[in-house]
Amino acid sequence: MVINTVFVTIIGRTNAGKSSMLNALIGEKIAAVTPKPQTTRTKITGILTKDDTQFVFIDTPGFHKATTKLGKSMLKSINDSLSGVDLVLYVFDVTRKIALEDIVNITKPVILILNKIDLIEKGKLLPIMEEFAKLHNFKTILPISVVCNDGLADVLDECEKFAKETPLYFPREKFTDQSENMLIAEIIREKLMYALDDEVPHGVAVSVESAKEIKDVFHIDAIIYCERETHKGIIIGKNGQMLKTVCTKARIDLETFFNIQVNLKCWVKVKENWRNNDGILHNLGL
Ligand SMILES: Nc1nc2c(ncn2[C@@H]2O[C@H](COP(=O)(O)OP(=O)(O)OP(=O)(O)O)[C@@H](O)[C@H]2O)c(=O)[nH]1
Ligand SMILES: [Mg+2]
Repeated sequence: MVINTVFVTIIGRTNAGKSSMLNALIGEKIAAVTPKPQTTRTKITGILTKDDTQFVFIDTPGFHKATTKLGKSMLKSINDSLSGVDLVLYVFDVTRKIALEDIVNITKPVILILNKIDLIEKGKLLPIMEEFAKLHNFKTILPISVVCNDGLADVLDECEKFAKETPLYFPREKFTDQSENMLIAEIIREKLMYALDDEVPHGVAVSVESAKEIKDVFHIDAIIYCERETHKGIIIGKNGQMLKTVCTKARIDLETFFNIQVNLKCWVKVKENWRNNDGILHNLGL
């Protein structure tokens, strides 16, 4: 079967709204979204098939200064995501100071996505667009607001222009390359990152040990890794309250996502310095 396909990578500073945009474009929550920096840790592919066009979007970790092996592997995955794609969406948070050093070397066509326009006065947009236009030869500049669902159709329209006739790469109903366990872990990690403060969220990782459906209930066992005993105490909380809240929030999302009753059990384990441990990073798919 022949179809038009476009491979699109989504890059930009941390917290610009890349994962929010991916989820909104494909209409499924596959990537964690939080107000904290460095939420996304690896490449996540989201697929949307609309009529005769298949959009393959690759969400990436945000640009940041890497200090751990995890950080370095995050930066590498941005570079890896650039090979073999037809188009790059560079997502920029319009409330931030204009800077573009991250993309000067990209030879692929780049569309600039100015996100979070709900947060600025209308009059401020045009000068920002003019300033960016001087910095790079963008194919086009699209102002959007993911939270207000404003401009997302334009993003799809512009991406479609770069689609080429190909065989069907993914079944029409497929919307991600993530395994079921990875999707579950991402939902739990999102709730943890929301709940935790300071440096703790960046030191947590989630591994789903088992997930099986028995008599219309989805039983999930997960391990939450953290880097210190003190962090373990924070994650569990007084009388286990913190962990309970996180698990309840994750369970509600999981039940919506999988449309089945969920029984979620989480254990917290300390693995010192796991962000610099190749073996653990490998096991976590990072
Ligand atoms: N006001 C507003 N907030 C937004 C918009 N889009 C995303 N956000 C918020 O911005 C924050 C970061 O969003 P993410 O989607 O996690 O950003 P990201 O670029 O994937 O971040 P990293 O994975 O850390 O690189 C979240 O709190 C979002 O809710 C928008 O259009 N308007
Ligand atoms: Mg992200």
